[in-house]
Amino acid sequence: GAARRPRIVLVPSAGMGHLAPFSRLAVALSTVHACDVSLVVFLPTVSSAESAHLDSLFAALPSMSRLDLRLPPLDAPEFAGADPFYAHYEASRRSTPLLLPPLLAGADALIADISLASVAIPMANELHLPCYVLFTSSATMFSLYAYFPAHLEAATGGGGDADVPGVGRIPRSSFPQALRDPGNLFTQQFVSNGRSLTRADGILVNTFDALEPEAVAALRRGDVSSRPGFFPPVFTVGLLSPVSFPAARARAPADYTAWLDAQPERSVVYVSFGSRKALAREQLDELARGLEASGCRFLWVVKGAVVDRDDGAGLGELLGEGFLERVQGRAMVTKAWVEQGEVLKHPAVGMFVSHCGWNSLTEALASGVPVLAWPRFADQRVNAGVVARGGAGVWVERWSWEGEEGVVKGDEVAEMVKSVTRRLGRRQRASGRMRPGPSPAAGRGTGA
Ligand code: BUP
Repeated sequence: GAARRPRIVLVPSAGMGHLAPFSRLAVALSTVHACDVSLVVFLPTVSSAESAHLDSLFAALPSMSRLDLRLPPLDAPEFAGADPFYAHYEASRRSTPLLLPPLLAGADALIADISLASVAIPMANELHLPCYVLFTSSATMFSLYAYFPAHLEAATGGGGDADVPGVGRIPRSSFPQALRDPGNLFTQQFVSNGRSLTRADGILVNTFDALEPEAVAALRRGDVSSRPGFFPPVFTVGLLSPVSFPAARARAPADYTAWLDAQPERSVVYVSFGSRKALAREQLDELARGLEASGCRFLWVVKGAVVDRDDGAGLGELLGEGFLERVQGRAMVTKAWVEQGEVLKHPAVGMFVSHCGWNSLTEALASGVPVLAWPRFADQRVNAGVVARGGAGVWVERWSWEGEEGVVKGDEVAEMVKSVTRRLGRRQRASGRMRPGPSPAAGRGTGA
């Protein structure tokens, strides 16, 4: 009979930035590599975007099995006021060694999210189950992750910039902010996950070698290892292709698609800062002012609250009196979830003002849309450095952390949007002379 399909169990953690690459990998493994895939779902999810995505994914991939794992409520005092995503990671980490093994019967390999590494790897080692880690951000960020325990040991007086062997200096100002506080829950997870990596069977990173050549080479040589002379094999599996869900598209507000269809080629600036954290009120006002003053067409996905579930405020209220009327016709502003992978592929989109979540950047790269990088927290500054060095975007480094260096003024936003658009226009004319035919697909390189 036919050979048995390898059974792979995928264990993502909270947030669309983690779930999206896991679903992309799930689709690739089951449709291209003939694996029998199971996906673990830690319930409840933090955001409604995740639950909607999961429903669409399982509907689109009926052969994939769903392994639900209900987390105990996060009501311990230590979770009070914690970032809901970090709290969810911690709850998943605590439940994994107890609740996951019974679901693993018959599995041939486990692929766990980085945020679960230090619990999933020893658990799998004990079960003699090969364990891989999927890192959902850049290889450069992964090098910092793997090297960080050694950095802390080497650093005196609270630690400064990290000199990551083989990769170079990553300034402390680019670290996820939480890492400045060694007592922070996120820092503790980060360090113990980093230390555990040498016991994994392999690391998968959603990047490609030419995008981050130094970091990938350093990882492959094991330069960053906390156990000298040994580091598991590193596989660059990117760029993972976005999964598109026709059913979800049918449910989504169609107006932005229709609006994009009506705009000239490459004329629209797409603006999104992700779904995890809203902009501060003042910054939101300045951004609105800047987009208006730029005179550009734009599609802006606005998030009003920390997590989408408790998002109450209306758009008009959020953006101030008369804004929507003033930009009517040349702009589309929405609080709804958009199918970003498809937005970026749309021929009308010419630039992306992005918070530099890694998935967002990979989607921009895959569509050849240049990025105006505006990183805010977590891994975003490190990722912004990757796109800027790779020539796929512009990063205004002084547009720094909110609250620390103040708000970026609307005039500055307008100037930068216009200048990147002008530069882009030159590049387009140049490539227009060099490339045959006006096909939008041919006109859009990978940007790398
Ligand atoms: Br918002 C939004 N539609 O409206 P990152 C996001 N996304 O498809 P990070 C949509 O969510 P977060 C929307 O395309 C990407 O695949 C986007 O992952 C998609 O960001 C994913 O870019 C977000 O890695 O989290 O920082 O992990 O964007 O949720 O804040």
